[in-house]
Amino acid sequence: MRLSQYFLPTLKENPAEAQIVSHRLMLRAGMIRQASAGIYAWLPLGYRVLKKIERIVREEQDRAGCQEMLMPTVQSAELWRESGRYEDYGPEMLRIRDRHDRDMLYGPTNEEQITQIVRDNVKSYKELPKLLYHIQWKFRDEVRPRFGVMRGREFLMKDAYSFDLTAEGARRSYNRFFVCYLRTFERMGLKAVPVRADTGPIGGDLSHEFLVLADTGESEIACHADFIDIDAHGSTIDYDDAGALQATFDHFTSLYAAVDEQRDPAVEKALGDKLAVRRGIEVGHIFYFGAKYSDPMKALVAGPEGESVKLECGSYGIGVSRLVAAIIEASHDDAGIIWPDAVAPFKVGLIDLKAEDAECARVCDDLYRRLQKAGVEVLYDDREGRAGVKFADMDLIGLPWQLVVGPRGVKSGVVELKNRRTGERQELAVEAAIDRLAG
Ligand code: P5A
Repeated sequence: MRLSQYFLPTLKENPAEAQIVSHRLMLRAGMIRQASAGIYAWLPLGYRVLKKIERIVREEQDRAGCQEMLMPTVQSAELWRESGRYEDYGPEMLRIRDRHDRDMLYGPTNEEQITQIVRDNVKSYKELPKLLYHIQWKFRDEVRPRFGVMRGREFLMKDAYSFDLTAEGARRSYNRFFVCYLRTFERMGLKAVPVRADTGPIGGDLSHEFLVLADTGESEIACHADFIDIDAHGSTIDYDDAGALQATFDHFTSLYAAVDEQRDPAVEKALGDKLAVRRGIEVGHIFYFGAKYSDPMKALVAGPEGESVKLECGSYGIGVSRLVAAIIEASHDDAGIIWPDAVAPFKVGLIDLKAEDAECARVCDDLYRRLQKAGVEVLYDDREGRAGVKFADMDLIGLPWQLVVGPRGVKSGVVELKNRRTGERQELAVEAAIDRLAG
């Protein structure tokens, strides 16, 4: 993509309304614009990151044996009256009336809707388990939407739902998602710590939230230092091996991790220098709630003896749009964002230091073409203008690599490759630079 043609409205100044670094940087880097309180438009650069995150989430859900589908954003109030949550959910639910005076709502979550679909279409225990997910916009009329997409009113969630015949089967499904989440967040370059959690309006009696560690996180978390060092969470896990899933779950939940009133001074004292106190951002939340919805909604299947059995269920959420902000909170410096490779909107920013110089432009055009041919995602700053502005913009938007081409280097056939994270710079021949980036 040529920057001269790209829609990338960067801002030099910090917008006054942004209180946290990710919100500031997302506005400054031209990733989002507010449409109304807690509701955002995603501009091209932000949308690319959102899509990359979505893709990782999707690949890991698929790998774990979960099937993608798509449910609507607008739901009928009738469904929620069946489960009893229509009244319980309170003012966070955006209630709508259609032209026939029917009560509708903009979905804050989809337990009712998926339970109805499964109830109407799955009749026998032989069809179980069923693991289903979608990636869809949600609306929650938060009292205080703030921090940009971190706590929006409209936000993108991956929500998965599991349906099993027995409580034991449901626990296996829960473990499956637990392990899948460890992998998912790790692929995004994040440290995510699972912590026992309250079930709130979703309900049930077993729940974990996944907190990404970032200095600017909303809540304080105390955890075993091993969480900070662990790598490759279950990267070779076999999702059909129930024992292995349970062992991974047991291992991660045996390590101390606590927020708020869960914190135990005696345990923390005993941990000594193995205690890490950090801040965290909730990016995922999983729930096991048995028959909470299947019971009132009469989601039954025929069991092995022909008897009627209530489905055993759980739900599993990831805040896809929140993750964009969480990653920035965990990975930035004074100059701007530092994208982990896996979610970077482009891999490399190609900077033409002197676009008005025909020779510089020729070398850059050639590099641009060849990098694209090699499958490298390039954002090419072909604008005329001051070098300082170009460097500042490139640092701000945080692509992992910068390839700098200036008149001096062009004469001697070299370009400069800068690593955004380490700041390391290296002069390379054009060919070598292409090889390095394409590798
Ligand atoms: C689980 C899937 C649920 O809604 N039902 C379906 C369950 N869980 S949850 O914890 O309430 O939400 C799941 C994740 O969504 C993100 N999230 C938000 N992101 C941005 N703005 C918000 N206002 C917001 N509310 C929730 C979080 O990452 C949460 O873990």
